[in-house]
Amino acid sequence: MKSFKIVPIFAAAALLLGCMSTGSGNMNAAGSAAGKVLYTTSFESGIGDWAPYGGTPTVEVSTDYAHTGTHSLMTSNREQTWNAPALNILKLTAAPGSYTVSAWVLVPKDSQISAVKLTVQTESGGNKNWLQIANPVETIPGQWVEVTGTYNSQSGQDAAILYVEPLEPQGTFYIDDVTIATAPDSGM
Ligand SMILES: [Ca+2]
Repeated sequence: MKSFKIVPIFAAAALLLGCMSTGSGNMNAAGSAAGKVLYTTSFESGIGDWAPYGGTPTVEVSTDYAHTGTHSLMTSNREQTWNAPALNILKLTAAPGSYTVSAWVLVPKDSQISAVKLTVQTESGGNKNWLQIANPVETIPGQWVEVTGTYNSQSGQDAAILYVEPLEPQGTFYIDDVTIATAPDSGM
């Protein structure tokens, strides 16, 4: 009889492990992102809600390069560092707390771009703020590099726009596999 009693315990353990692995199932795909994944895109089915930020850079899906799949998001015709691909994350990050953001970035071999960071432009009571949420990561021409950061969302924001910002004002670049998740220790 003893052996039969073990079965439900194993079943419960397997179920628990199943739940745990489901909860963190996107961890590997998202690189260092952890916690509950709220948003992820590989641009395989289009541009989604991404749009140009600051001025009029061209932001469009491309098959020139891909980190995964066959598509990425290309930004060209830049004249300022903040001419960038942007995503409105106001609703995603409405609950105050810490969010982990990860994006993969590639610059072509002839690129002027030496490094890339992540910025979130917020607005509250008519005051805009530009928060650097990731330290600049050096690019490697022709290779994908991961840029990760943490956005600490405050309550009462009227805007929260995430963008991937090169240090140089000119140069075409590509992004792929962008993930936004609750930070591991955020308790969300
Ligand atoms: Ca892709």
